Amino acid sequence: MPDTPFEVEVVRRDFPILATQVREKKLCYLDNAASTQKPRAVIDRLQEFYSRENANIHRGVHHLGELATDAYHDARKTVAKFLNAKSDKQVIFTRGTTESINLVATSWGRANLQKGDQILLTAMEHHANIVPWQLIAEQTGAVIKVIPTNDRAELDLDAYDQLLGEHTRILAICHISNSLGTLNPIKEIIAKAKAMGVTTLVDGAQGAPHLGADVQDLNCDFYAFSGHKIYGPTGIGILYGNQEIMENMPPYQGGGDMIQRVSFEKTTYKGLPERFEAGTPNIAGAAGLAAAIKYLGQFNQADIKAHESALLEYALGQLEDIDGITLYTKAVARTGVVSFNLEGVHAHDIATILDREGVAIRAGNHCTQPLMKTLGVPATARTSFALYNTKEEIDTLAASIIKARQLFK
Ligand code: 7TS
Repeated sequence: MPDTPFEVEVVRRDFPILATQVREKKLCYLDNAASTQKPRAVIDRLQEFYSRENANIHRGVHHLGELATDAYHDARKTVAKFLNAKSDKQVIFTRGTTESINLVATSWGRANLQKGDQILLTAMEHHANIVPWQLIAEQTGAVIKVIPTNDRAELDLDAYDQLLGEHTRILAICHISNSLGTLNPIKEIIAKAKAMGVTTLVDGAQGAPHLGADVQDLNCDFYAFSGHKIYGPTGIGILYGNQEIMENMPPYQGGGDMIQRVSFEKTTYKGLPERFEAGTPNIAGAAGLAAAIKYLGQFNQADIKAHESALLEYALGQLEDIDGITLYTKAVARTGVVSFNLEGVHAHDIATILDREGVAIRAGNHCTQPLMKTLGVPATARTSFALYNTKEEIDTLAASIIKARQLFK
C-alpha cells in the first residue's frame, strides 16, 4: 500500500543527478517527456543485478541462471500488477514504446489487415505511432485515416464519429500528446471503437508516467510504454495485449526462447509471452523497470498527479505574461508539458540559451512533424515535468526565457 507521504524536497534526494551542476549552475531538468531521471532505487537495482544475479535466463541450470530468471519473471509480475492486467502472460518486454507499436503493426497487421481496411490515427501522434502503420499499410493495401484536432489542439470528437466506420480495423492513439500535453479522453474514445468491433492500441509513453494505466478500466486491446520515461532504465519497454488477440498473432521476430521445436522442415512456437520475446532480453532493464514501478508505488498516485498538475498550471501562469511568447498548450484537459515559441527567437536558440542557465528543455518538432504542420510552425520549445520538479525551477525557467528574449531584442 502507498504509505510514503509525497514531499517534493524529499523525493528530490532520491535522484542523485538532481544535485549535480551544469555549467556551474544548479541543474533544472525540464526534459522529462524525452526521458526521466532515475531514483537511487533503480540505480541500485541495476548494480545489484550485475553484482550478484547476472546470467542468461531460462537456459542455465546453475544458481545465477535461476536468480536472473526469477528477477525477470518477478519484473513481469510487477508490471502486470501496475497495469492491472489479468495475467502476466499479457505483458511482453520490448525495447520501448517504438518497438511495442512496431510489434503490433507488423504482427497483428500482417494477420488482420487487407486492402481497403482503415487504420485510424490522430493528428497528434508521435512518429512511433505513425510510421509503423505506414509500413504495414504499404504491405497490405490498408489506408490510414487521421482524426484532426481543433484550435486548442484537442481531438475533434465529431470528426472521430464520422471517421469510425465499417472499414476501420484498428485505432491507435496516444493518451497524452508528448508535444503539447493534451490529455485525450481515451476511455470514451476506446469504448466507441470497441462498440464497432475495432481493435484499439494506446500509446502510453507519456500516459503511464503521469497517470498510470489500468488496462481493464481503459478496456484497450494493446497498451505500450517505455521504461526510461517512467524513471526506469533505457532499452526496456512494455507491450500489454489482449490475450486472445495475441494468441492469434504470428511471431514478430524469430530466434531463441520463442520456439518450442525447430527443424528445417517446420518450427513450432511457444505461447505467450515468450512467443514475442526472441533472443536474450534486457534482463537487468526489466529488473530496473520493476524497481522504478515499486518506487512510484510507494506514493499515493493522486498526490503525484496533483503535484504535476499544479506545476503545469503554475508554469502556464508564469509564462503567459512573457513578452512575445506564444503558448501551444491550450487543451482544457492537459498534463506534463508546456510548449511555446518566442517571437524573433528560434526554438533551438531558446534551448541553447536556457542550457547556459542550467535549464534543460527540448526544442524541435518532438517527432510530431504532422502536428507541427497543423500548428503552422517548424518547431517549438518544450518544457516537460516530472514528480521531482518544483515551482522554484519554473521561476528559473521563466527568468531564463525573459533573458533569451532580451538577448534577441
Ligand atoms: N510515443 C510517444 C507519445 C512518445 O512521447 C515517445 C517518445 C514515443 C512514442 C517513443 O518512445 P521510445 O521510448 O520508444 O523512443 N517521445 C520523445 C519525446 O517527446 N522527446 O524525445 C522522445
